[in-house]
Amino acid sequence: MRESRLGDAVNRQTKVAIIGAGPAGLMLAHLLTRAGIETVIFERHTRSYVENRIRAGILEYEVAALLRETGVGVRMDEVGFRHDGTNILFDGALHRLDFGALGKHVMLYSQHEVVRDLIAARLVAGGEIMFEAEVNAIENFNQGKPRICYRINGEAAELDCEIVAACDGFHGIGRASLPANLVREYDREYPFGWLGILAEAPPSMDELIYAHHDHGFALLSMRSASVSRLYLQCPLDADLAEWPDSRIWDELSTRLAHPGFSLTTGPIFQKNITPMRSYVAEPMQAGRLFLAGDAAHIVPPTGAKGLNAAVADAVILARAIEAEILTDDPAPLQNYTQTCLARIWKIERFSWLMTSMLHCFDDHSAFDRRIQRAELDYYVNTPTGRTSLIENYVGLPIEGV
Ligand code: FAS
Ligand code: PHB
Repeated sequence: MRESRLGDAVNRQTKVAIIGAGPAGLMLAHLLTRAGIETVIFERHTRSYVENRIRAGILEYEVAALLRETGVGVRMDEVGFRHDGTNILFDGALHRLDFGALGKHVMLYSQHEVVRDLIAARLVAGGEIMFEAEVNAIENFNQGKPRICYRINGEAAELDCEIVAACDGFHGIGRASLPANLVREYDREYPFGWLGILAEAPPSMDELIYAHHDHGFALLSMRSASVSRLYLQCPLDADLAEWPDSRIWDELSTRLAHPGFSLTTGPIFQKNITPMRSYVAEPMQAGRLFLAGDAAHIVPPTGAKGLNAAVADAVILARAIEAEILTDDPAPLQNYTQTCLARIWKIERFSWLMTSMLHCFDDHSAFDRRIQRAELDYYVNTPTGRTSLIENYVGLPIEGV
C-alpha cells in the first residue's frame, strides 16, 4: 500500500480494500495475496476480539481442502476433528449419515481458530490488517474509483482503491451502501432461537447428533476432548436467568435420549441465545463494490453453512478479481452475483430444510407434524434422500476451486 498526504487525511491507495476480518474477508485477502494482488483489510474490532469470537464449528469438505491447499490447514489437522458422518435422532432412534458413501468428510474446527490461522498467515506474508479501524463511508464505487473513509486512532483517513469487498457481516456498511432502489431482500425469521452452551464436559459422542424431539430441537457438538458444545431450541424471548445449568442439562438429556446413550455433564462456562434467520440480498454488487458472506446472506445454523458460505463467496470473488486484474477478463466480476446466488440459494434451501424438519413449531397442525415426520423418514431412510442430505451437508462444489 502506498501513502501520500492530502490535507489532513492520509490518502492511501491499494488495489482491493476489504472491509471485515471475518472468514470472508480474511480468506479473500489470503487468496488475493497468493495471486500477488495488493489488499488492505479494515477491521473495527481488536485482533483479540475477532480471534476469540465463538461462532461456527463445522468446515465443509472443500473448505477444509482449501485451507490445506493454501497453507493454512496445519493446525486444523492437528487439533480439529475429522468427522466421517453425522447423526439424526428422532422417535428415540439414532440414524447415522455416512459421509464416506460420497468419499468425503467434514472437519470440526472452530471458526475463531480459522480466523486465527488466517490472520497469522496474513501477517507472515506481510499483508496489512488495520484493527480498530471503522469504515464509515464507501464513496465513488459507481464512478470507477472507490474511496474508503475510515477512522483509526480517532483520526479520519481515506484510502483509494480499484475494488471494495464488503465482507463486513450482516450489520456492516457494505450492503447499506448499495443504492436502496437496487436491492431486493428475501427474509424469513424463525419463531425460536438456540440456547448455546460451552461446557467442561467430555463430548458424549464422537460425532454430532441433530435431535428432533417433542420438547424441541437439540444439537450435540464439541470443541475438544474436554469441551462440549451443545444447543437446544428455546423461545425467542427466553431469559438465560431462567436456565440454570441443571435445567439445561435435564432438557438436553431428554431431547438427546436414545438407547445406550448417556449425556456427560459438567460446568457450563458460556451460555448465549442466538436468533434464527434466513436472509438474502440481491444483487451482491454495484459498480466496484462487492458483498461477500454475511454481508449478503445469512442462514440458520442448523445446516452448519454460514461460515462455509462466506468462504465460498470469497473464493468466487477472488477468482473473479484475479481474472480482471491478471488476465484482463471482466466477465467473472460482472457475473459475480449470478455465480454466487446459484450456490447461495441451494444453501438457503438446505438450511431452511434442516431447520424446518428438526424444530418444533407452535403453529404446526397435526398434519404439519406428520409431514415433518415423513420428511425426516425420507431424508434418513431412503437412499436418494440420504444422499441428498449428505451431499448438501458436506458441501456443494464451489465454482472456481
Ligand atoms: P463476520 O460477521 O464473521 O465478519 C465481519 C467482520 O466485519 C466483523 O469482524 C466485523 O467486526 C467487521 N466489520 C463490520 N462492519 C465494519 C466496519 N464498518 N468497518 C470495519 N470492520 C467492520 N455459522 C455456522 O455455520 N454455524 C454456527 O454455529 C454459527 N453460529 C453463529 C453464532 C452467532 C452468534 C453468529 C452471529 C453467527 C453464527 N454463525 C454460525 C454464522 C457465522 O459463522 C457467519 O456465517 C460468519 O461469521 C460469516 O463470516 P463473514 O461473512 O466473514 O462475517
Ligand atoms: C457447532 O459446533 O457450533 C455447530 C455444529 C453444527 C451446526 C451448528 C453449530 O449445524
